[in-house]
Amino acid sequence: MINKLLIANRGEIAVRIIRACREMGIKTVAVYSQADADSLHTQLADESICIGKAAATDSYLNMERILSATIASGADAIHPGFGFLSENSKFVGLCEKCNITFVGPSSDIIAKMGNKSEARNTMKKAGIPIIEGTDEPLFEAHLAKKFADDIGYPVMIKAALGGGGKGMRVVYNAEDFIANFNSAQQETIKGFGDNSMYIEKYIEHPRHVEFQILADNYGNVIHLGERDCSVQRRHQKMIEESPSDAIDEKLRKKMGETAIKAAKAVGYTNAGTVEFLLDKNNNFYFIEINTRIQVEHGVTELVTGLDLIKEQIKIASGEKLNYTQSDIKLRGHAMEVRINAENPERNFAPCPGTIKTLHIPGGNGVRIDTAVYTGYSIPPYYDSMILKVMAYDTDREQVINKLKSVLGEIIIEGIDTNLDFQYDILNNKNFAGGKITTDFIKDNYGY
Ligand code: MV4
Repeated sequence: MINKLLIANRGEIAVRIIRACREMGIKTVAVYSQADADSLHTQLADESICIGKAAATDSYLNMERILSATIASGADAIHPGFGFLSENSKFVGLCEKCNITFVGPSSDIIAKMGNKSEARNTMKKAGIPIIEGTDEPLFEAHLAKKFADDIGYPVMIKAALGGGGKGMRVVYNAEDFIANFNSAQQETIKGFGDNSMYIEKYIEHPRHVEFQILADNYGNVIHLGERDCSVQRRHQKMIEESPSDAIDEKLRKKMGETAIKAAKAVGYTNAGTVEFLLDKNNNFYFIEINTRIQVEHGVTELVTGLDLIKEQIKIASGEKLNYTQSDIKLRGHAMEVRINAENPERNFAPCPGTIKTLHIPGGNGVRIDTAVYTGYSIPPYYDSMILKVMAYDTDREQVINKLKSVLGEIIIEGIDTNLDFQYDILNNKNFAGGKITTDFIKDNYGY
């Protein structure tokens, strides 16, 4: 078992991991930037090490500093959380060389899944449904256009190393292709230092449905059902829920088995998320595997009763999964609302500052994950998410009612947040009616 674990992250996810370790009897080491000396994760860990200046490149993205802190503190493992170095295969390779247990898959698997074009190919060979598109990466606009003309418009141009919508373009007709390819490729070079692109047929008004999987080091893979993350604004998820009301037991079984097959095809280990697009006829297509614990993992914890961070740590320690697929029962309905320090009236500009007053509700079936407190100053250097408000109840309607009650009770003074906007979505008739696709925010609010 892991004796001492270093958390290479900050904010609520660092706190979440520290708490899991405390419950498991594992000692914790926090790393923090100069901007995070007063942050909760710095205070809650058994030991804390300052690793540099505020900018993430000088601290939470600095591999050498984090590895030095690990070795200096005698930690035998690193949990990366999400973002930062969590899906950096080079960093994970260095951990492997230094004999540090990385809580996640191997560097090889992370590299393989990080290249979405390669992942697509691997999955196609394994018989996993993918969207019609190109098998090989494309580098040249003119050659790419031949493929697009062949497949037929609309098409989506994507970056092989892409993510978060960067380097992505929808093209509706042949005339617009070249210009869009070139601008997507420029963005890709700037964002990822790489120029490999690929093309897929564009799926209109899809739902984003992802399956949580757990895989141990002995070939056992199970799925923990799905999360519907369709409600997003510009590739930033806003509300996530489990189960998806677009999926019945039969489809869940089919998609879940496909997710397991995808994981087995690459020898996946630890926790992972298999992302699918679901079209209006309930056809589903693999888009990628996320190799990290995700922001929205809590909704899966609420409907399964499992602790995903503990499961990750146990798997990384070499433990076998001590349950099988038939032991997994999805109970009730869970939903998460992300509260960000941002101003919806100013194009969602981040709104760092000091929290003057804070009231965080509780109650039956309510879970709030946060690292902010009264008097805390939110630094401007990192992600603006400050609160994950989760609720659990018997069905979707009850959960929405509960979340409206909880959001209505929250008080955050001193900074702007998207709290009112999120409340409005929970009140939206289309949202309540389950009419949610990845275009929900655009179609209903114009953002
Ligand atoms: C697509 C798509 C439609 N057609 N691919 C966006 C990020 C990346 N993970 C994949 N994405 C999409 N790929 C084809 N062929 C629509 C999206 C998409 C999307 C996907 C999931 C969640 C939110 C999204 C918002 C806009 C577009």
